[in-house]
Amino acid sequence: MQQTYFMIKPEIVAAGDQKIGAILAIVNTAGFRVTGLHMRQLDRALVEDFYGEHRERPFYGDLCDYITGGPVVAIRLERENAVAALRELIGATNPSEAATGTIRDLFGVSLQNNAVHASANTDDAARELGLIFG
Ligand code: FUP
Repeated sequence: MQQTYFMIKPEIVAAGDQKIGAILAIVNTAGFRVTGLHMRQLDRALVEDFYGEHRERPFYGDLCDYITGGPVVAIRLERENAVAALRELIGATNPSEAATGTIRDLFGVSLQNNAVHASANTDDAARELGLIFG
């Protein structure tokens, strides 16, 4: 069994409709078990650390503004091969390039507002779960 970090981003939470439930149903159907979940607004320092690999990129400031702009749903997921399987389920970073039926294809609206985050590799999963779940 492997653990990974999954996050439903602010624009989905702010929509206040059935999208959170629909996204959780997709991950449950794909065999993931939720082992931790909470909704909270992340503080700036935490998000700057979380996305620290992008610190020098031009979109970094906007990305941190966006992620801290409202509550997210932070989720710890468990499954065999969880990290790679979840990346496949969410699709490419840019929703316009995400495979049909992936979460970012179904719920993403732009490169920045791409609905969800999933850890890119097992090192990131351990780091991100540590940051968010302690
Ligand atoms: P991903 O691992 O798929 O979430 O993608 P990255 O780590 O490359 O990027 C992290 C987040 O930065 C993406 F979810 C969206 C945002 N981003 C931009 O806003 N502009 C870009 O040019 C690239 C990424």
